Amino acid sequence: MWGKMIEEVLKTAEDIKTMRIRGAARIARSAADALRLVAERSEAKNVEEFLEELNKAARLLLNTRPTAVSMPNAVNFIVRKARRTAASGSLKEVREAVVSAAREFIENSLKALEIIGELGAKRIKKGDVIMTHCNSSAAISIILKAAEQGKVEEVYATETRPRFQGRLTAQQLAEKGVKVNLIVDSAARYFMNEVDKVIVGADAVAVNGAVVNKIGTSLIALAAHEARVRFYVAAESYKFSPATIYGELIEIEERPPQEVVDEEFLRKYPRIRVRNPAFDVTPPEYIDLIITDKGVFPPQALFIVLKDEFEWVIEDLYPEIKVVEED
Ligand code: RI2
Repeated sequence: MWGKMIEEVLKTAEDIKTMRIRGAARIARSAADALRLVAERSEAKNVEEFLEELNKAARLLLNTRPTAVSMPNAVNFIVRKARRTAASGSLKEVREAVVSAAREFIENSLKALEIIGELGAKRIKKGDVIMTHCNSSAAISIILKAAEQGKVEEVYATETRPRFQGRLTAQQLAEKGVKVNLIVDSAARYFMNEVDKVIVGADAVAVNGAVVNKIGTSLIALAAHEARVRFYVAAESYKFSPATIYGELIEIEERPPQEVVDEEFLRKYPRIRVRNPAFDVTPPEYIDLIITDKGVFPPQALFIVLKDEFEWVIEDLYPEIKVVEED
């Protein structure tokens, strides 16, 4: 049975790797859903066997894309619930715990998007021109909510080389009647003077409030800073990277050169090394606000608010560090 199940998990993993499934939030929800399937279809004979299957599936998923921390946070949330239940529960109870934890994560993730939309829209003024980069469901949630309230004048969407996710953003906004301009990434500074607010998403947020997001984000943040344009990040609380509390760096994924140039070019110019980092880091100094499902904060304050939420992850990552429970 593991053979059949592993096929499903492998398929999800492959879809994430090749970016058929993409966007930090969607990646996390798909991983959660894959673990739910494992729990529903498992034919493990006992708790140990099941936990082994679950770990195997978790590892497969975690080895797909290294940067978006949403996925390890989702996987940890579910695996931890399973382990906790396994301490005294039956096989049936452990499997049920996985199914309900996965459902809870997915539901909360979708709810978070709505909350971010509501909170973010409050920061948009009537007549605002907004710039966005890549294709972030959280950033789009804010733009659409503000547009619904009649506040968005128009949007500049960067095309987002090399995968052109900005075209998706432009389509999604245009479908909802938002006036949208699709621009090449390098035109961001050219148009910045016409923009009131930049809103982007996040793949990970570090403890100091630095934001890891699609390559090019930090350049746009610099241009916004120079032009004194507000720069907002829309990020669900599960985009926070607990490992950064202990000084871990967030790994920046580098993707194949074939996403940038074709095979013929690579063959013709073997001496040219094509670099293709998928993300960059925007320092907190260039970010005005991070809009989350737990509220809206300046980047430096985010950790203080999310600390309690992540105590369980910290304990798991660093078991030697005991989180003291207050009574
Ligand atoms: P949501 C995407 O990464 C982009 O960097 C986007 O800004 C970020 O995930 C967050 O997207 P990729 O998967 O979670 O396109 O807000 O490499 O949808």
